[in-house]
Amino acid sequence: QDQSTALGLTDVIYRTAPEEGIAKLSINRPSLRNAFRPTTIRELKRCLALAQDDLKIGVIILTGEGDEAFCSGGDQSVRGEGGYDDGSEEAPRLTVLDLQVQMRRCPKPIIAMVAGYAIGGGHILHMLCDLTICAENAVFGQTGPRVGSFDAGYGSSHMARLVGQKKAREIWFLCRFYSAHEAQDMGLVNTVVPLASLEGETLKWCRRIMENSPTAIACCKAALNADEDGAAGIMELAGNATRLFYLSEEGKEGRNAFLQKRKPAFRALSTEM
Ligand code: 2NE
Repeated sequence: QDQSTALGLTDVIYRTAPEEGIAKLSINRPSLRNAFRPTTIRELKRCLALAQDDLKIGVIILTGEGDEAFCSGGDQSVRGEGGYDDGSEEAPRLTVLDLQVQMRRCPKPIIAMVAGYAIGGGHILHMLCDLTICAENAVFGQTGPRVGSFDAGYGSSHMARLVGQKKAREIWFLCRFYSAHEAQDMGLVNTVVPLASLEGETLKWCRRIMENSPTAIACCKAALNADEDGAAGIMELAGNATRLFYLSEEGKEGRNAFLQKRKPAFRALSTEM
C-alpha cells in the first residue's frame, strides 16, 4: 500500500505490506540521483517512526527510486552557510545526523536495497542500515573531502568498524568509487545480485527475518550497537531488559501492589534471580 499521498510526502515514497510485515521507504528524487535535502530527511524520519511504531511491521527497507542511485548524499544545491537549507527548517544544519541516530535506535532491522550510486551521505545511510543488499551496478564511495564536507560521526567510526581502519582512511582520503564486488570484498555489503533480482532477493531476506523472533532480533541489534553507541547504546539494550521485566510476574507484582495499595510480595513468586 502506497501511503505517500495520504501522508502528503513529496520526497519519499512510503509503502507497506502489513500482511508480510514489510515497510519500504524510498527516496524519490531520481533526477538528482536521490540526493537528500532537509525535507527529504524530515520525511524519512517521519516514515521510519511510522514503521517503527507499526506493530504489523517487522522489517524496513530503505532504498531510492530508479535504478541509477540509492542516494547521492546531501543536495549540494541547497547547501547553505551552516548546513543544508531548503527553507523548511529554522536553521541550516545536518539533519541527516538525526536520521542516523533514529536508524540506530530503531529495534527493527533496516535493510538497504542499493541499485546504482550510494555516495557521500547516501553511502553513510547504507552503512548504518543493518544489512545491505546491492545490485551489480551499485557504486559506493565518499566524496566529502572533494566537495568540502565530511562526517566525523558514524560516517567515520562505523565505516572503520565495517572495513577496518586502513580501508576507511583510503575511502575518505582518496574519495575513490568502489564496485559492488569490491564493496562485498571489504565487508560493506552482505550480497550482490543482478539488478533484475534486487527487489526479489531483498524480499526473500525480509521474509526470512520475519520468521524469527522479533524480541531476539531487537536485542541482538541493540547488543551489536551497544559498544559503539556508548551510554546511549547501553540504554537501548537496557531498555529491552526493562521491557522484558515488565512482562514478567515479578515486574507486574510491583505495579499491581502499588495500585492495590499493599506491600509487594516479590518473594512469593518463583521468578527470583
Ligand atoms: C552520484 C554521481 C556520481 C552520479 O553521477 P552521474 O554521472 O550518474 O550523474 P550526474 O550527471 O552527475 O547527476 C545527475 C544530476 O543529479 C545531480 C547532478 O548535479 C545532475 O544534475 P543536472 O546536471 O542533471 O541538473 N546531482 C547528483 N548528485 C547530487 C547531489 N549530491 N546534490 C545535488 N545534485 C546532485 C554524481 O552525481 C556525484 O558525484 N554527485 C555528487 C555526490 C556528492 O558529492 N554528494 C555530497 C557528499 S557530502 C554529503 O553527502 C554529506 C557529508 O559528507 C556529511 C554529512 C552529510 C552529508
